[in-house]
Amino acid sequence: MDGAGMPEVRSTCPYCGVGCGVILRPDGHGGMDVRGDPDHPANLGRLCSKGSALGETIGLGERLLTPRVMGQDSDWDSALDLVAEKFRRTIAEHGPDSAAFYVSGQLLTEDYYVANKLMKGFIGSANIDTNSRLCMASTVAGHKRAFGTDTVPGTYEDLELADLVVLTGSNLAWCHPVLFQRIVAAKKARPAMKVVVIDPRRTSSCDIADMHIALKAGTDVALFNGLLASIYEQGGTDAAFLRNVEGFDGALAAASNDDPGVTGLSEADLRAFYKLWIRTEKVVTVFSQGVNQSSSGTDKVNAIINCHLATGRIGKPGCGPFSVTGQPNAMGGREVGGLANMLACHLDLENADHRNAVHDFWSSPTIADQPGHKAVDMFEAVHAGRIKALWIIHTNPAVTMPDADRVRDAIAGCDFVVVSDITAATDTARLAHVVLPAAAWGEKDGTVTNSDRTISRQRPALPVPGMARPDWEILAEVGRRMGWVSAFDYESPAEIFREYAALSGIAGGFGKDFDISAKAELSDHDYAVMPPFRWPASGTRQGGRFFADGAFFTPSGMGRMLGVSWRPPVSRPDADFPYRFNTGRIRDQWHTMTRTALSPRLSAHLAEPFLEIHPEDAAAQGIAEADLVEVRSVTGRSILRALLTDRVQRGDVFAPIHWTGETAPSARIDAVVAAVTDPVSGQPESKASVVAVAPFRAAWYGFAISSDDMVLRSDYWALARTGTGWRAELAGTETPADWETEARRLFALPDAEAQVVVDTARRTARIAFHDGDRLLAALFVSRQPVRVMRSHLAGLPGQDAPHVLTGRAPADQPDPGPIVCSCFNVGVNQILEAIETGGAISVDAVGTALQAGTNCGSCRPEIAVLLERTRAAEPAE
Ligand SMILES: Nc1nc2c(c(=O)[nH]1)N[C@H]1C(S)=C(S)[C@@H](COP(=O)(O)OP(=O)(O)OC[C@H]3O[C@@H](n4cnc5c(=O)[nH]c(N)nc54)[C@H](O)[C@@H]3O)O[C@H]1N2
Ligand SMILES: Nc1nc2c(c(=O)[nH]1)N[C@H]1C(S)=C(S)[C@@H](COP(=O)(O)OP(=O)(O)OC[C@H]3O[C@@H](n4cnc5c(=O)[nH]c(N)nc54)[C@H](O)[C@@H]3O)O[C@H]1N2
Ligand code: SF4
Ligand SMILES: [Mo]
Repeated sequence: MDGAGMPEVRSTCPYCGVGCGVILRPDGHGGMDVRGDPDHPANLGRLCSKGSALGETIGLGERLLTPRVMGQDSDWDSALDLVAEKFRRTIAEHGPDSAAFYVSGQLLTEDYYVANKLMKGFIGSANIDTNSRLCMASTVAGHKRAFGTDTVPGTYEDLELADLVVLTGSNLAWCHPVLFQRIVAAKKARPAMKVVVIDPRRTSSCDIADMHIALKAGTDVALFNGLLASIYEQGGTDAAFLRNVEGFDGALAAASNDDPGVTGLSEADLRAFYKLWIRTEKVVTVFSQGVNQSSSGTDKVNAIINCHLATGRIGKPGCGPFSVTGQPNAMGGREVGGLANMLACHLDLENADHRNAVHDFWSSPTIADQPGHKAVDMFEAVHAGRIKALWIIHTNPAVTMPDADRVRDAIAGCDFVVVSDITAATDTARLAHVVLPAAAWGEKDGTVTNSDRTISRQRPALPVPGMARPDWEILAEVGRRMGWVSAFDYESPAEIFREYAALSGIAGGFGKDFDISAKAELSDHDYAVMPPFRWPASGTRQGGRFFADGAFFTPSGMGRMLGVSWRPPVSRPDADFPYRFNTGRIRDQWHTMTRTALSPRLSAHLAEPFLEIHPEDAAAQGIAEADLVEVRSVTGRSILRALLTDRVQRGDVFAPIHWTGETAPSARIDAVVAAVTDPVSGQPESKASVVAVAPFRAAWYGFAISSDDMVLRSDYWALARTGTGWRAELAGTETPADWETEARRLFALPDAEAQVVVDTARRTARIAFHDGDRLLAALFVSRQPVRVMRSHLAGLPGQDAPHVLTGRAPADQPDPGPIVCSCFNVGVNQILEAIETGGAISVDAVGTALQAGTNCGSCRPEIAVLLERTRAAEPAE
């Protein structure tokens, strides 16, 4: 209890698949304090910048609080009747496969279970797929090929127990920051522990790397095949373990035929990596989207697993291949059968015995017997008009699907589209006929499974606002209104969880590993207080690791090595599209930013979409630092800010995925990404499209700050929230005739008192609007990218700011520079000052001086880079 008498609630962070436990303390006025749960096994009290800022993202300003039908507020009965009626009529007229659900690895398990049951058992189609297709599908397929089941063998402790952690296609420092911090701490305690990063790009994760393997994009299969061949040559195989593994000869033959030279790495680098891997018994190979999101994603996964099977380094403390999941419940979705080619509880859609068992268990009128459309094909079927009723839940495909403009057109052209979201202000919701208000994190109740099979509770700490309802309840309502009253007669998530746990017992009876039937009889109270536990949880087996005993879930019971051969990414660079387009994440934003962008702190880290490009490539294209550039592919275009850096290789460019029609409409980068998929998993190749890059011919650049909303219409704009309002980057190809008129329109301030400085010769303009002494808004325009102190200016709206038009901080208030530490709002300039004049020589010393990096630790790699940079700049003595 706190002073105000509000009880504390233990819950789970809604962002990444680390699945950190949080303790929530509501303040009784809609806000709450969030801290790491010291008793949760995933994080032991730690949180990253996003978890720490959760309290700033729960406001109701952007929330959808009523159902909306055709753009008008409605009520639940009308909206739900309409949804049920439209789905029923579509199915009656065009068959079950004319309906589809596109759902999300961020749904709670209970939500997911109901969606899957409704589609596969009652509507009778398997047209339910999920954004996990864009995320984990290659791992699912790779696990099933190797283990006969989609199971992560190890646990988080293995990352600490390992003597070598290999991060491949994973920027753990930014994407799973608490796991990264656990590795950092383990390495500090045991300096002999080694970390290798395999990534074409030098990322923040390289900060702790003993070796950075900057391979050419898409060559992981050749790299790991080379490793397998070396393991064999150097006698590193585990003969005893291999007695329980089939396919060794084929895998070795394929591996030996591959040329690791295609990785672009030197012989010496390859040898050093292979030697380290082979000589270190306790190796964990962590992999994520640099592996999965590839047209050879499944083969990459198996090439990695092959090396672990050959050496028996699996399921033992400190050993194993380790797929880290992206979304908070990507694992739960896989367990529940959320993908179009799965049933439920690891049961197989294509196995008649499994189908019959589920059919009986659900007492359903039917059961889907053919796999449904995988995400990319699903939106193609929508585009072609074969899918006529589509329900999109907890995901934003108009932004995040490859060939996103085509997906947007497909949704816009669909006969009937329902979107369940917490806000109507998304690119996808704007296209829907019906938008349903979902209860959000902090209000919802259910379970999620993290990357190491730990199932934790999300618990509500806040009342559900307005008319919002939890996703499971909305789905169950529609199920009942479609006529299946008793099957969807749920009253609570506990009831759904019990049913699901009971079904997993049937799966266990078929010999499946996903069995949590020990939880099938939980009382409501037991469910309410259920502590985190790792599956399986059956009468015979609790938690633990898998496969060290050589028992697998393939038909033969043996592990399987696969013969896989390297193939290049499908799109090849050529004269028209010479650059390889890599995409990914930044530290402080979550996907399409509907929640993280509500936090000014998180928005301060990187406030604008950008393109990392090598300085020599930039020079060749006539691109200078901070210019806007146009990135073009066969499918679409984006405008992004150039960030010149040798973090990317020549020929590669990188852009973050987060900006949308709401935040930077010309920077939706999936418009540029081709819809190429892995033939086994159907996962899109989101990291290897080919593009042309050229300067964007801006006639003017602008930077704007405002305490109120802006009316943004220029060719380029990117908007971010600040502590005092908004900031925006702007640019256009045509210069307005009169900047004051333009600024009044931009800020919707027709009558405010203006301060105007225009230099027609230099084509600059600076305009500020005041209400008395209080600054309302200001616009800075220049022929070149605007050079002003952005972090300083962002804090001025609402203040008495007489010198705003200088664009600079007064001498007694130095500009903090771009924010590095979002917990304590510490900028680059402050950190450099502490290093250069304050004599701070370590990350800890910077922390002592400024607090930076002392809370969540997410910025410690960036502080280390600043230290490194200043060290490198020092003259040699
Ligand atoms: N801050 C933040 N954290 C997140 C998320 C977020 O939105 N924001 N999203 C969550 C989700 S859903 C996911 S799936 C995870 C993703 O987590 P990660 O997979 O770690 O993140 P990405 O940035 O997508 O990609 C990782 C790296 O793959 C590299 N890469 C590209 N091509 C190749 C290649 O051919 N081979 C190799 N070896 N590497 C390559 C990229 O350069 C990039 O650095 O993050 C989760 N965590
Ligand atoms: N080029 C490129 N594209 C990518 C990727 C990449 O690396 N490169 N990564 C891919 C990956 S790994 C992923 S996981 C996807 C992620 O892509 P998406 O899933 O499309 O992105 P999100 O922003 O997470 O969308 C979640 C939506 O759910 C809403 N929401 C939040 N809480 C709730 C709730 O409780 N209930 C409901 N009903 N809605 C809610 C949010 O407001 C938001 O609109 O992007 C994929 N796309
Ligand atoms: S690492 Fe950060 S984003 Fe991921 S679950 Fe933990 S606090 Fe949340
Ligand atoms: Mo993901």
